Amino acid sequence: MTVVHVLNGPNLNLLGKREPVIYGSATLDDVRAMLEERCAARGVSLVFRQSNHEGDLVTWVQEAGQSGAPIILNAGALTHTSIALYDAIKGANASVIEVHLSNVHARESFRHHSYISPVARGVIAGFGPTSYLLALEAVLENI
Ligand code: CA2
Repeated sequence: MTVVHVLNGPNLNLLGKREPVIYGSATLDDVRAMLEERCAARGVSLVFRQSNHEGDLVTWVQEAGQSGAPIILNAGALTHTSIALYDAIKGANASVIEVHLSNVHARESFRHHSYISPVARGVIAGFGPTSYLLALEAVLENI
């Protein structure tokens, strides 16, 4: 069975609990449930994870990448700082779709640069939880 990995970085555990004006009112569990439903309909298995620690994300990218599984990655603020994630994606030849809830290009300039984008297959930003669903549709189309 095809496995899709959805990996979430720092502070995304707060989704729906703080800053609803920027990130909306859906929680990360809501996002998981939405993706779970779509994966079940397509007979695909979902691995959905969140960590506040860069090393966890590096390990998960390595594992998924080495198994050839597609990854939907919202690295949170690590998007803008993490050469380690860039190296992990590149090193594992991982197929990554970068997602963001907010339109990072319409926000502070420090959010305009991504270490993930150059090693991602594509980027989806600005559609709230639908960003994840759009990424999943792109993955499903390529399976
Ligand atoms: O828009 C996105 O999905 C981001 O990846 C979210 C990150 C931010 O650093 C990126 O620039 C864009 C922040 C995730 C923090 O999420 C929170 C959610 C609710 C309350 C506080 C933080």
